[in-house]
Amino acid sequence: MTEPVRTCADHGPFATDDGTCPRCGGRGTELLSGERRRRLSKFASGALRHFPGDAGLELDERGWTPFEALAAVVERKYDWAGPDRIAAVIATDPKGRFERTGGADGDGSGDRVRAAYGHSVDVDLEPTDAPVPDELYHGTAPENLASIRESGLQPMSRQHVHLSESHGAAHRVGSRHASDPVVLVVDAAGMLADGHRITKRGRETYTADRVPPAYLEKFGSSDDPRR
Ligand code: HQG
Repeated sequence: MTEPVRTCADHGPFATDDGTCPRCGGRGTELLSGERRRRLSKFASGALRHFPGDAGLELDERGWTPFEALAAVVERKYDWAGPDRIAAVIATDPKGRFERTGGADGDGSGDRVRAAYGHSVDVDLEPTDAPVPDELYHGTAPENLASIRESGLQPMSRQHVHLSESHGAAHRVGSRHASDPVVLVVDAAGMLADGHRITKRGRETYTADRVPPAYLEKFGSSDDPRR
């Protein structure tokens, strides 16, 4: 379930399980229902990751586009969405799917926006120096296992392979593909030691060009029925 976005008069937009502002505990007022938040986020992600041209956006080589341009495109699709709601969806995204330039006092209200990860269009996101945990996870459908065992994790239709910080997050990713997802454990430390690059993107996602099968540690463990 997607929580609604609410807004606090003193502390701005928030989306919490219990519907209270994380800073003052007030309830504020509802800005967007959970369902509208989900739709807006999905469309904005799609436009920034997969179909900027069709949506009427131009991305620079780092994936940035003017916030105003995105807002216009989203508002054209959803007449209930205005810049404030779009800004709130961006600011409260639980996975950090969107990045927005700093703004005057570094409050994330700047004039450009991009998707933090997930692109199929050709963009070149600069490296980050965020630390990479020794182990990462990837959730997938059981029917992909034979092919992954053969050729490792490949980016498929995206630019990168996407890995998760926790087993739970990977399970959620895998659930998008199958009702009985499999979670693979990735030897991130081994990859880095061997010169493969892994980069943190957003709050809980890491990307790599690919993951060769040798780094997929739990391949064939007892929870893999295809062993
Ligand atoms: C599979 C979401 C066969 C791979 C998530 C996956 C993520 C192979 C599917 C982000 C394979 C690609 C990306 C191989 C990989 N043979 N299948 N050799 N290599 N695959 O949707 O990782 O919520 O492009 O296992 O959280 O599921 O949208 O990638 O099942 O971070 O922000 O090919 O999207 O983020 O599927 O998801 P996807 P993904 P958001």
